Amino acid sequence: MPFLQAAPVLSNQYLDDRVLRSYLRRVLPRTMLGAIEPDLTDLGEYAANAWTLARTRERSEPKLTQWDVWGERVDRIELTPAWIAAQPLAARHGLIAAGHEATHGTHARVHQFALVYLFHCASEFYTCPLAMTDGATTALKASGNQRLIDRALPHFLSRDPEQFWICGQWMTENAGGSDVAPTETAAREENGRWRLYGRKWFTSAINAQAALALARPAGAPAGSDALALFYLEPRKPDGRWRNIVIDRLKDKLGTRELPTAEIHLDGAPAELVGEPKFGVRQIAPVLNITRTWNAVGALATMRRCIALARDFGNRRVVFGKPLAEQALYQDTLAGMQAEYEAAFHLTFFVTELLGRVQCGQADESQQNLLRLLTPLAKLWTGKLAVAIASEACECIGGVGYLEDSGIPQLLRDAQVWPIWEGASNVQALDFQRALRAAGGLQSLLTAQRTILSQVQASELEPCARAVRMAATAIAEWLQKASAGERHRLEAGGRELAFGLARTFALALLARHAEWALRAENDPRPGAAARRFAEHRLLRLKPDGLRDATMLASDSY
Ligand code: UCC
Repeated sequence: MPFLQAAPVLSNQYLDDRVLRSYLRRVLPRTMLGAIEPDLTDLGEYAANAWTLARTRERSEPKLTQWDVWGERVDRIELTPAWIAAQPLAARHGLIAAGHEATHGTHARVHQFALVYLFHCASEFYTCPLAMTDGATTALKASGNQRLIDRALPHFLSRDPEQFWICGQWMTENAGGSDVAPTETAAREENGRWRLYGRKWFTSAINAQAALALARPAGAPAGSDALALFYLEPRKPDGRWRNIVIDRLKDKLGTRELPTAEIHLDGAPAELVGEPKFGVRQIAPVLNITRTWNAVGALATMRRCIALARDFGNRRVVFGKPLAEQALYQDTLAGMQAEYEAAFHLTFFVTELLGRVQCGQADESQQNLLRLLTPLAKLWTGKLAVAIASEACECIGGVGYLEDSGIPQLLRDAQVWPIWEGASNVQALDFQRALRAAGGLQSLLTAQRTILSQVQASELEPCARAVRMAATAIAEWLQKASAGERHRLEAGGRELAFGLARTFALALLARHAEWALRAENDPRPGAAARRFAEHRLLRLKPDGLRDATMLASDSY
C-alpha cells in the first residue's frame, strides 16, 4: 500500500458552524431564524462544494485584452468562472439587499453579514465589490441626492440578477492611498457636465457597472477638504468604456481573481454626489461599511483555516495516532479557536450596532460605540486572519505549503485584510479620530461594564477579572498619554487599539458563554473565553510611554 495523505474536507459550512449558529440562536427571534435558515444552509452547502470544486479545476484569473485583432482599443476583461457564478448568486441571496430591507428591522445587518461570512471564501473575493456596493448604497442614502438614489439604488439593492449592479470605489492614486490629500484627478465642468481627468492607481473590481470617485474640481485649493465625490457609470450600454482606458491589471500577492486595475480617466462623464467639496466626509460611510465587510471577511478566512486544520487533524496519523488526539495539536487548535471566537463576537456585535443605527434605533452612546468599534474590529481581525492562516498552513505541514492544497492561497489572500480599506496604522489613527469626536472612551467603557454585568457564572470569573484589569490599565495609560505630547498617544495607537479590541471582545465572548451555559448547557464558548483570557489582552503598560528618543529612527 503506498503512503497517502487524506485531503481535508469541508462539510456544510452553515450546519457545521457551532459559533455562528449558537450566536444566531441568541440574538435573533426564533421565527426570523427559522425563516432565514434555509438560505444560510444553501450558502453553507455552496461554500463546501466550491472548496472541493476549486481543488479539481485549473486555477483561473481575470484577463485583460487591450486591443482587438483589428487594432481597436477594447480593454475587455474576462472574469473567472467563480465571479461569473457569483453575480446572480449574490443578487438572489440578497447579499446587499438583506442589509437594507425592512423585513428584519434592526436584525437586517446580522442577517446580511451571516450570509457574507458564509459566502466569502467561496466567492473568490467577489465580496470586495459587494462591500463597495453596500458602502456606496449607504453613502448615496446619506447624501440625500434623490436623482442618484433613484438611479443607482434599485440596481444595487436588486435581488434580480438581470438588474443587479456592483459599484467600485476609486480613491487611491499614485500620490497617495492612506492620505488622499495629494489627489491629482481633476474634475472639470464642460457644457454643463462634469468630466474627470487623471489616473487612479488601484481600482478594485473594474468590471463594476458604477463607481464612486474622489476628484478635485478645477480651481479648488489643495488638500483633502477640497476634494469632491463623484458618481460614474464607466461603460456605455454596449460595454464600451466612457473615456476610460485600462492600463493594466495588478499583479498581486493574493486576491488574484479580483480584477484590480490601473486606469486613466480622459474626460469620463461623472455626476456630483453632494456639494463640490468635502468629498472625504461624503465617502466616509463607504469606508465604515467596507471596514465592517473586511472584518467579516477576515473572520471567514479564520473559520475556513480552522475548519481545514481541524479536519486534517482527524485524518492525519502521526506517531501512531491522529493529530487530533495529540495534546499539542489540540492545544494549537484551541488557541486559534479562542482567538477566532472572540473576534467573531466583536465583529458581529458591530453588525448588530450597525443595524440599530441604520434603523434610527440607537441612542448617542450606541452611535459612538459603532464609530469606535468599527476601526478596532477591522484592525484586529485583519492581523489575526494572517496569523491564523499562517498557523493553519503549518498545521497541515509540507502539503499545506503546496499550491494545489489551496492553503497557500488562503495565506496570501489573508494578507490583504490588514492592508486594504486602510492599513492597521490608519485604523489606529482613525480610532483616535473617533475617540476625539465621541468625547473619549466613555461609551466604550460603559457598554463594556453593562455587558460584563451579565456574566455571573463562577467559571467565567477569570474572564470578567481579566476585562476589569485590562480596562483599568488602558484608562490609566490613556490618561498619561493624553496628558503628554501628541506623539505619545499616536505612537501607542496600535497597542491601544489592539488592547481595547481584545478586551471588549472578551467581555462579549464571556457574555455569550454565560448564555450558552444557561440556555443550552453548552460549555464550549466558556472554554474558549477562559482560554482567550489566558492569552495576552494588552501590551500597553501605564509606565510604557514612548518618548521622542525611542521613536527616532537612529535609535533602532
Ligand atoms: O482599498 C481599497 C480597495 C477596496 C476594496 C474593499 C473591500 C473590502 C472587502 C471586504 C470583503 C469581505 S480602496 C482604498 C481605501 N482607502 C482608504 O481606506 C483610505 C485610508 N485613509 C483614511 O481612511 C484616512 O483616514 C482618510 C483618507 C479618511 C483621511 O482623510 P483626511 O481628509 O486627511 O482626514 P480628516 O480631515 O480627518 O477627515 C475628513 C472628514 C472629517 O469630517 P469633518 O469634515 O466633518 O470634520 C472626518 O471626521 O472625514 C471624516 N472621516 C470620517 N467620518 C474620516 N474618516 C472617517 C470615518 N472612518 N468615519 C466617519
